[in-house]
Amino acid sequence: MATFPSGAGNISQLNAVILGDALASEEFDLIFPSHEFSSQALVSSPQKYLEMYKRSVEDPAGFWSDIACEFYWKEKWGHKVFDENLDVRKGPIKIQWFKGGVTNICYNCLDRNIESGNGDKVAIYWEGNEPGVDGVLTYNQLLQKVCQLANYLKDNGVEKGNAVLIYLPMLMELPIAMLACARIGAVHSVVFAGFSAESVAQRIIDCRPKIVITCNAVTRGSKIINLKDIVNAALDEASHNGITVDACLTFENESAMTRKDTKWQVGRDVWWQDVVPKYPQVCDVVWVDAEDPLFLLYTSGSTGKPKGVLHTTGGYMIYSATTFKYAFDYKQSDIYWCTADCGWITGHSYVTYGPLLNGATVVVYEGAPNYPDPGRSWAIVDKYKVTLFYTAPTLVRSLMRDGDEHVTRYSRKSLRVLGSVGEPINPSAWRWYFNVVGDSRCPISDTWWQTETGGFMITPLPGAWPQKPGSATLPFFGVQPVIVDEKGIEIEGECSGYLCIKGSWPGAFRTLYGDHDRYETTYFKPFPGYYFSGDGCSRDKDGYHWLTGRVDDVINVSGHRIGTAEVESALVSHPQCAEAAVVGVEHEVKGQGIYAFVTLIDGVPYSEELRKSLILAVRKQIGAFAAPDKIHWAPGLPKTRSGKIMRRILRKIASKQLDELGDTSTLADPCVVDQLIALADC
Ligand code: 6R9
Repeated sequence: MATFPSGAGNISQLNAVILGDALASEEFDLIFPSHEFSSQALVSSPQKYLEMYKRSVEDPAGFWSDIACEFYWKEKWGHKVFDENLDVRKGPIKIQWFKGGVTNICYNCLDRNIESGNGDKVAIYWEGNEPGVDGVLTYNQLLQKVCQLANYLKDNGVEKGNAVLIYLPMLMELPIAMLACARIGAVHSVVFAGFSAESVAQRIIDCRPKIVITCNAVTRGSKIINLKDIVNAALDEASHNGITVDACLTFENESAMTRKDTKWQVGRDVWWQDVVPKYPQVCDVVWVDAEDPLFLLYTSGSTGKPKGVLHTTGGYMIYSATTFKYAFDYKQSDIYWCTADCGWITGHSYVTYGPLLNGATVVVYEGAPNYPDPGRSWAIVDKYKVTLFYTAPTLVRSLMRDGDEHVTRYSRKSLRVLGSVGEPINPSAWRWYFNVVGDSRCPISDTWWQTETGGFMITPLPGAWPQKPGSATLPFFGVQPVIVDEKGIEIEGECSGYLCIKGSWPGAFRTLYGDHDRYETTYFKPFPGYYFSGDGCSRDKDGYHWLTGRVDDVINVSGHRIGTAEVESALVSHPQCAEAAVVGVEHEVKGQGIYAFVTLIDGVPYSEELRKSLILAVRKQIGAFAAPDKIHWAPGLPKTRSGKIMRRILRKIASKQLDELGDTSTLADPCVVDQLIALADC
């Protein structure tokens, strides 16, 4: 007999559902972990989870400080483990964990693991884009490389609190650069190396880094991408706005491009290989307060300007480490591979920090998971004997389309736990992942979380309870999810609504860089008293959570968050575009596709060329991953009399649900709807 939390976080409901009397919802398949898996799992039963969960929400200070004591603190935190105000009605929003504690996350990732005897353990297996090109670093070697770079940064004037912008592909140098910044208390801001020059410039202007770290080029699949040209253009743009950097440290990625082909600005640009290896392989740690900033990561919101999500050191350290350990049921012998890029939060928490804090061996892969063929992921799994594999539903769906034979010709016997992140995983993709990739043997951790949350919030603990394909299941320790209605009233039991979180957790972001007002307005004002996630969610009779996607103007394309406003502003920057409205539309592989309605300036005819140049404008301003899938010519947009675009109608037109257009009588000009329908296939 075991009990499940049905109103998660609501202790009074914890005993509501009794397992053994069977989980209430028979309409879903229940997938139980095998006895062999559960018996060796860190959390081996619902009872054990419940016990830990209860303590985590009833005594968060005790629960998290016990865990924090397993890490190295130069000085222990003050008398309060945490201090929070999540209610705008009571004053400014404030979240602090372990304030007064002095530590360093790089020290905890590397030195601490080395001191406990793991210096010769492999920290990173690096696999290049081309099969056969690879590299390896032990914990000792990784520390040496991190120290050399940290010394270079220090020597070039980077001090505690300064920002360093990193624009690198998945080379080993990317986690090295993150750790080097952390070692000296510098604040890294990694920008995904698929963003355009204009996006990089925008971020440089916002966070004013002292140094930019990049490389000359990268090979992605069979294409070479000149990253240095992008950075050069971004630095030019930033300097027109009065922001200059002291140096642009450039790693020479010889396999992609030679030095002589790289455009260079003497005085500003420096080759990594020329300077970094000359520095000593030891570097003193700069000790920081738990609440000192660790990194900034820009993410999309409802307006055009990306938000600089700020995470601090101590709470994030404890949270990324603990979530990694439990959601993947981590064992010291595991080999872990997360396919995410460090340019996104998943790469921060679950390529670099979470795994290394646990002393894990991590596979870092430079290339595309289906290059040179759709079997590449499983070739890598077999090559490194990967036990924990973490990816996004979009990859699962695309590999599923390519056919089982690309999977089954590889052994995959090493696999133990599979993970999913970035968007809801549809039950059919879940089943394929479970049955074909995992041979019906490996539990799936479908982890729901966000850039803002720092780590997993709702996730299976793979040995503890049965899974339901498509559900992220139950809250992680210390997380109190609540579902509220439009008025912000908490709904109990089985329900659907807006997903909010009650109370803080150590990994929560502390502010939006330079804009605490926007932080409060976006996340804490919509439903006072709670953190609002921006996601819709339903909860079933068993207390399992089913995420239903964003309820704001954010689209999720292949697990990448893209603001509709950002795409619109890129489109209207095109000289022939008068107005644009962007909506998300269901996409078989990408989850959501980008669908753009475009009104041209008077007299400009529609043409294929113009369509292409509009798409190019988005690629240029944001990056290729944000390119619209469809441009729908729009003589006019459906607007209310007060001029507000009715996106609800546009969404229906985009998804061809024409019988569900609803009331169009409030439109200023109802005729535009017919015009749009007539132009749907043009
Ligand atoms: C980690 C990450 C966050 C948004 C989030 C939600 C969606 C992420 C999900 C999921 C359903 C999951 N999302 N994981 N939806 N099930 N397991 O992706 O961060 O880039 O900030 O995106 O992604 O909509 O609000 P981020």
